[in-house]
Amino acid sequence: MIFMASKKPVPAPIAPTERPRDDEGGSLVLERLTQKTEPPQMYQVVMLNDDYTPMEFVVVVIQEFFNKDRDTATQIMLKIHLDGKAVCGVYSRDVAATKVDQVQEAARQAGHPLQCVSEPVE
Ligand code: TYC
Repeated sequence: MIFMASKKPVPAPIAPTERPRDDEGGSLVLERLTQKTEPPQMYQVVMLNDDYTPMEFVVVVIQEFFNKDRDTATQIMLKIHLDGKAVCGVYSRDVAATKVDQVQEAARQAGHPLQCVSEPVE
């Protein structure tokens, strides 16, 4: 026996965007919520100038902890020296905090007053 389709195909439902609501007939209409996820807040690690830390030490620190090549690290160091500060990298909050700790520990061990801070990116 051959069965023939007796109805036209129904188009697929469009994804709902509103909250579930009471349809006033005593039953609850459940609808899927469209989820919106914000991107995570990012943090920039800003290195600060001082009058005592040797330029070469700063270049090596930027190369080592911020994964920059020597030319880029030198440019960043000179920007700090001339402008008072510069961004060395942008990371998640935990990674940025770790970078600050690593730089400050390296500076402390070497006896230099080099400082850097982490701040949220606008
Ligand atoms: N101003 C320092 C000097 O003249 C060099 C320096 C650069 C120090 C960058 C800190 O984050 C810094 N020796």
